[in-house]
This record gives sequence, C-alpha cells and structure tokens, in this order.
Amino acid sequence: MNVPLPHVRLGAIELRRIAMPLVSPFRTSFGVERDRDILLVRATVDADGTSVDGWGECVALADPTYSPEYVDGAQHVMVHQLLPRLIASTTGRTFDAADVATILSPFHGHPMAKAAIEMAILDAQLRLAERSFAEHLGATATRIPSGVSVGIHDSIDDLLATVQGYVDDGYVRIKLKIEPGSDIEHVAAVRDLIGPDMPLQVDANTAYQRTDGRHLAALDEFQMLLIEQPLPEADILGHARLADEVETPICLDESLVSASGTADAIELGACEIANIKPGRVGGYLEAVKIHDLCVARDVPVWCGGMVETGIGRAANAGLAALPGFTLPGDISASTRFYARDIVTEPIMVIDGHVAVPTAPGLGFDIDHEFLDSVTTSTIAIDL
Ligand code: NPQ
Ligand code: MG
Repeated sequence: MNVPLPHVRLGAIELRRIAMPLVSPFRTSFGVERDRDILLVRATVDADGTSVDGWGECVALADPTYSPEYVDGAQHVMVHQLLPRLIASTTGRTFDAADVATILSPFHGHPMAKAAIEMAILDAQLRLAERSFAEHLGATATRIPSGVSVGIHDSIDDLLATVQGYVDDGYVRIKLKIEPGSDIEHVAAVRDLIGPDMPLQVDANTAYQRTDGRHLAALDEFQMLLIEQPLPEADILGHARLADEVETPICLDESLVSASGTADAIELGACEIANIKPGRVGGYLEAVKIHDLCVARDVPVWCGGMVETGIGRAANAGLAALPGFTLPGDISASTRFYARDIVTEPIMVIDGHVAVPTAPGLGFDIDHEFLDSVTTSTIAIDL
C-alpha cells in the first residue's frame, strides 16, 4: 500500500454474465441457491503504449435477499449510470483505481457494482506494474487459514456428514448457517462431532429478533468464535444489546457497509468482530480502511465470501493476508462451490490453508475457453 501505481487510460470495458452451477444447493436463512449468476467486468487499459486487461467480479446475488443489490440491477446501474460517469470523467486523461470511488461518489449505494469496476481497474494497473493485490494492499502472510461455510440442513445426520467431509478436506474452521428452528440442536451436534478444539461459528443472515437474546445465549456453552449478523442490518442498537446479553462475540456482516459506519458500530458496542467483504463496502480499498480502523480499535477481522469464482477468491486471499485478519475467513477451495473454475488454476486448500497469490494483479489467468462456455451474455460498453 501507499506505493503509487502507474495511472492508466481507459481503453475498453466489457460486461459478462456467467452461469455457474453449484456443486450442491446452498441454503441460508434467506433461501436456497443452486446456481450462481455472476456479473464480471473486463477493463482494458493502457499506459505507455502497453495495453492490459483487468478483471472485476460483482458479488451481487441474483435476488436482493442478502443486500438490496441484485445482479440485473448491478448490470443496469453500471451500464446506465456508473460507467458513463467514469468514462465522461476520465476521457482524454489517465487515472488511478483509487479515483474510481471518488468519481462514483455522487451516486448513492450500489457498493457491489462500484467495487467490481474499481477491482477491474486495480487488477489492470497491478498487472502493468507487476505487483500483486496482496503486496499492494499491505499483506504480511504468505498463506491464510481456510474456513468453510455450511448451508442449513433439515436433517442433522446429513449436516454431520457434510461437516465431516469438510473436516476431512482440511478446513480449519466451520461456519454453520442458522435460522430459528435450525440452530441450538444443530450446533450441539456439530460441536460434538468436531470436538472442543476446532473453531466453530454461526451465521444467521439477519434471521433473529431483538427479543431472541436469551435464546441465542443458549449457544454460549458451545464455545464458538462468534455469532454473525443475528439481527436485521439496520439494527445496530439491537446488536449492541445482544452483545451484552450473549457471551459469544457478536460479529457484523450485512450491517457494515462503510468505514465510518463500522467505526460507529464498534463505538456503540455492536460489533465485537468484523466480517469484511470488499463488495459489500464498495471495494478493496475501502476494505483496507476498515481493516485499519478495526486494528486500531483491537477488533478482530476476517474476510467473508460471496461464493465468488477464482477471480474474487484470489483477490480476497490477497486482502485476507493483511495482519489484522486474525480469524480464518470464508475463502475456501474453488471446489467447495464449483466443479470447475474460470481461472486456469483453481484455488486450492492445502493443509487447511490457501496460498496468497504472488503473481501480478489477481495472480490468476482466465480460462477463456471455459469462461466462454459459461457466458450467458456479453455487453461491450461504448467509450
Ligand atoms: C454470508 N456467504 O456470509 C454469505 C452469504 C451468501 C459464504 O456464507 C449463493 C447462495 C450465494 C447463498 C453468497 C457465505 C451466496 C449465498 C453469499 C450466501 O453471509
Ligand atoms: Mg454472513
């Protein structure tokens, strides 16, 4: 970080929609998903006569169930608002990825769409400068511990079989999705299966209410790392009250959408641990600011996941190598979700860890033949 990158001129932008089948249905408190409909941004930039492509992955889901953004909406706002503004403001001049957030700041919301654009520009600049995401963001680790997120299962036997499979794969931390009716018993059974020493946590994706404090306190006996986002995203006060009622640390995900909001949630006692997702906060550069402010306040952070392809997964691995990421993240192997990835080398978990990419930019090459085979539409943006 702080090493300036060569500024670049925008050459071309292409949006691609891809359809990736999941290896198994993924159920959360907001629904079941069987396929991932993903929007990718390819930015072609040049500097000093050299032209290079950078890639960004928009983490918006197909429906506005996790957050207000959804993939058709993200595509629409990119095509009709964000990209025309970026193009108008950079025509005839060079610029930096760090300028993207400023240029797009007049537009409210749409952090996932903005993040994907910034990411594509940043990847291209880093490839030109032959620097990796990790190096640029300030990484200190060469590998990161890998956690896995396990969907809600109706049957506890099925849940235990799934968890055992991930333990056998070497994951060092289990995260269970929970909702009212699939919580205490499920956690008890999994804790019994994995033993007292394996790190365990849960994620409610906003499924509980303020009045559920006593119910959630029943999870304390299972010695978990954290309870993620029990209450609706706007309910910061409710999370602060829960943090007093429940011994297990309260971690926010959906509620954290900016650095200033994160600082406030910490100040109010609502955020004892932070899940950092670059898409949710508007980009990798904002994510680093949140990391820094959490470190300054002694709040542990970890890197969340949005069921990304290798593109997003590689960038997340670079971010999660920063020193404040002291808890295992949701950066699992490509095969956790996809039979085949769109990068030539899938992300792998070895000894429970993912290697931090060191090659320029994201550090991975696109498997163009496979990418083409999963592409459902392509839009070339007029410059
Ligand atoms: C979370 N992610 O931490 C999210 C939510 C999420 C890895 O648990 C398809 C189906 C894509 C469900 C992306 C994880 C999804 C999804 C993200 C859930 O809250
Ligand atoms: Mg979450």
